[in-house]
Amino acid sequence: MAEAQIAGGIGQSIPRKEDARFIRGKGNYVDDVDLPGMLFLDLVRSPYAHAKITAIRKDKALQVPGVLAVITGADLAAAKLAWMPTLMSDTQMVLPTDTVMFQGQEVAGVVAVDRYAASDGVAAVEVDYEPLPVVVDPFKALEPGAPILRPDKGKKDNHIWHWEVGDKAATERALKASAVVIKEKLYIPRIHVSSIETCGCVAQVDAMGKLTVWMTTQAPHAIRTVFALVSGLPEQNIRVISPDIGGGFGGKVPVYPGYVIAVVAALTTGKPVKWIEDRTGNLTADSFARDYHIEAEMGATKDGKLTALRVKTLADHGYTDAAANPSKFPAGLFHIITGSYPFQAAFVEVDAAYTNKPPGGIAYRCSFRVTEAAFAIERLVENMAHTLKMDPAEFRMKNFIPPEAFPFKSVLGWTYDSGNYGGALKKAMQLIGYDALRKEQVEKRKRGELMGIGISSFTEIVGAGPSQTFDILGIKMFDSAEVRIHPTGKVLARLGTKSQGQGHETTYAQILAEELGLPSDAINIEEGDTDTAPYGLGTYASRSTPTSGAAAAVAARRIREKATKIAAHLLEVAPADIEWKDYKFQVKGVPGKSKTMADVAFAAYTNLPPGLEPGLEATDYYDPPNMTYPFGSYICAVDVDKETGQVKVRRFVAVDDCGTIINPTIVDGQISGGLTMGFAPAMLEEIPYDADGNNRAGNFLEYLLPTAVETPKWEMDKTVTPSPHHPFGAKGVGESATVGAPAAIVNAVLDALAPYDVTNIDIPLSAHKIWRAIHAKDPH
Ligand code: MCN
Ligand code: CUN
Repeated sequence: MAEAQIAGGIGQSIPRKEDARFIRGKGNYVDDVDLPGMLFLDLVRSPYAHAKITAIRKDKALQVPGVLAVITGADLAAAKLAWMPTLMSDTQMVLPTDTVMFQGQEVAGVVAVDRYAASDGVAAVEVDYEPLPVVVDPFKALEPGAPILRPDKGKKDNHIWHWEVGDKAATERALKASAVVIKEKLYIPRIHVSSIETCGCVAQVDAMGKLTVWMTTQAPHAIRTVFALVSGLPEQNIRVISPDIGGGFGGKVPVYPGYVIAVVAALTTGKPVKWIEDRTGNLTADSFARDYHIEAEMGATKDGKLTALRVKTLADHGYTDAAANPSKFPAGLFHIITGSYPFQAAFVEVDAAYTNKPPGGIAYRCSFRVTEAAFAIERLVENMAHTLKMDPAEFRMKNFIPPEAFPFKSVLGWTYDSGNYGGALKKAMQLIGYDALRKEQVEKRKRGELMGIGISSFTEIVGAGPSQTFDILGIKMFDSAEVRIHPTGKVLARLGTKSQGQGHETTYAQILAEELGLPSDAINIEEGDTDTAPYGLGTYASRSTPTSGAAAAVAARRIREKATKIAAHLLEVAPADIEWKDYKFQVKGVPGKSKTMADVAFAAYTNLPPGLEPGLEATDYYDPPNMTYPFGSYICAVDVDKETGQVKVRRFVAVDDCGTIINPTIVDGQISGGLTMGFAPAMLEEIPYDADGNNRAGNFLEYLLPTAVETPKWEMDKTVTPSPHHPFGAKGVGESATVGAPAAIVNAVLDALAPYDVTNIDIPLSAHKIWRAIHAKDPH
């Protein structure tokens, strides 16, 4: 594997001897928090998707042994806490005061001495509902005469917002002038992340009135600020601790009602209160991902040059716009949809609608709608190649933004930092043996066998800020690192992000080891405690490496500056005579005369040059100058069984480029997990609703996660194109594979079905849908 030089850094590849080191979390999860006198909160949930609540009777529940309180929307309304803001400045119920908006919605909270009593209490709460007409289809939601779902917002329809970008007229002209125009409708259904650990929290108020909340959150600081703003509690009296987290994947960015009710219960009972969500609550009531109805048109010249792209999308946002997007971008970074290609013109519009479903627009391992964009562009590019009867690999090679064009400004306004798309695709083609596979396919087709090859050459966009453009609820997106070297050369580093399994304890220590010349096992990494960590926006959108990873390097370099002065003092030369070489402070030209960082650290507390302040530490709040644009080329080969419609992924090759790699093993772990989370929605996962708004996948019998049995074997490789603006050239990688994989798989299946002229089958590609597509044309 290639290892890049650190751009502008110290001229060493990052994976030094440290690659073997892995730090496990302490096994310290929210459910492990056990406090004296702790109570348990469980939630009553609505069986109806839309209904008036005419009565909630608490008395029977309060007679259940161990039950202490039943909290309803009316109780919260008295404290002005029945509603809370969403991340997109919409409003969401904590508990309803009169109407429920989706099946599974929280209706009341039951607080009891343990979780069994709480559960019995939930069963004993009596709620009277009067069902209301249900709206599940966002297209119908926008029709005149549809029931108005959010009259509380003073709205006369169910339309939330319209957002557009690009030059409409120029795109119209360019499409008209194009020799070939294709059009496709793609539906990307609702899905939900399935972290091993569901959401949960423990809320405690101490004798001094300080609120501590241990919670499964990907963004502890932002949550603390929102808690302070919503509750009116002083921010210094709120401590959010995000301990070990068993997977986040975007689902643990929002604030859910359970957290808030637990805090209210702790404030009112004076006892610590724990809430742990069950799996059905997680699958039916947490915010969901995707649910994009995309209509895309793409133009090309006769000889196969892409010209223009026009995209119209309807987004189902459920009953409240709870999307985790920067506030300037209600459809996230969907306008990365021009992908790896230099279109002359593009126009993208998105409309969002309310329906009787849980809050939508939360991510599933995707930075702000990038998966939807990558899927659409790579599906259409493939269809265009087929339409033009060109080989899809050759077609992409002909159209890629060339390496010398970077930094490249896309027609929709993004400035891609670096890329070599042809390099990645070429490597993937070699790895999979592309030409041989195509030959085999020709042979198989002659015999009537269905074999397909699909490509996805995606471009990602990760690492928000720049804080000028990116904010969450007005809080600017930057991130931080605070690095402190103790006298004996040991390090405590605290960062504003929060690992949920990405291995930050390992990789941040490697960055600091590299920059400070200290062994990584001398470096402790801490995240997730708002009382100790510097302010940061948290971990999602693959932003940790581009932001806090950069901050760690910058802080370490700042330490090196001060350390140079101390080393000069120890070596009795001028600071200008010192150079940082081979992880040491050396007198220039005299390799024998040097001091290590550990020598300097001791002197920083014991033997300082006059005039220098004691200590050796630095903090950096890093506001990135640009996003990073990781990319990759994936090639998938499938065999489809004509008789059953079953798909077998025979090979899947993933060549990724995330710039400088900190830890190859962690990156491969991220990519193989990400690929599985790309395979899942392509083939299996979907949360459908019936006409009455019943959630048809509220448990793992119906919501089909791929197990080791279904998951293909991933073949991974890398190219390395460093980011020119990141301190050591790294780009984020955590979501790349989930973004890139689905189109490769679907393209492969449709390529297998080419004899039947099928241009699209909506995901997930069940055997039944494929069988139907085959047999529509071939009735036996
Ligand atoms: N890394 C590296 N070299 C690079 C880039 C990254 O070695 N050039 C390492 C990083 O140092 C880090 C890991 O790879 O240890 C992921 O880094 P990065 O791409 O910066 O992403 P984040 O740390 O910000 O993680 C977020 C990303 C997201 S948004 C989702 S969703 C997701 C994902 O990470 N959720 C995960 N991967 C996950 N992995 C686990 N186990 N659990 C989740 O919840
Ligand atoms: Cu987009 S899912 Mo991740 O950003 O936590």
